[in-house]
Amino acid sequence: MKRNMGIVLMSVLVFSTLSSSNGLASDAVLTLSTKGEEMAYDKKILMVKPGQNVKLTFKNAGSMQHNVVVVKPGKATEVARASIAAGAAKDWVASSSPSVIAFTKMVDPNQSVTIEFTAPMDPGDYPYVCTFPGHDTTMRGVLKVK
Ligand code: CU1
Repeated sequence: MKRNMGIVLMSVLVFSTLSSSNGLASDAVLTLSTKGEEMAYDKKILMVKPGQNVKLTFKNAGSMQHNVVVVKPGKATEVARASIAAGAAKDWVASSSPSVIAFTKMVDPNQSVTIEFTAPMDPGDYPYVCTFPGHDTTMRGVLKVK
């Protein structure tokens, strides 16, 4: 397992080097975790460039289910409410909302997931929030596009 991680990391590094030597923007490789058992993320701010390809790995280090939903500026509360309305059958995500930019599935304790998406072209502060019912008030951060 450790050895595979090393190979993956090395591939990412080689790819980044190749990309930048070609003059292409390299991927933003981001990691996010829960703050242990707390209903909070370990990072309040993540940075990407406009239009950058983003690879986000989210690790759930807690004992409840959590997700990461990236939304348009100012839309965290609205999307959290819509996600509760969407219900368990929709994995607690209002995935069809036009305010949702990217989202992970609900991640079980001690599991992790990686998603890939394109950062918005418009610079700004894009909130990320956990939409499991009751978590959105404390489980938030900001993806800064600039
Ligand atoms: Cu959560």
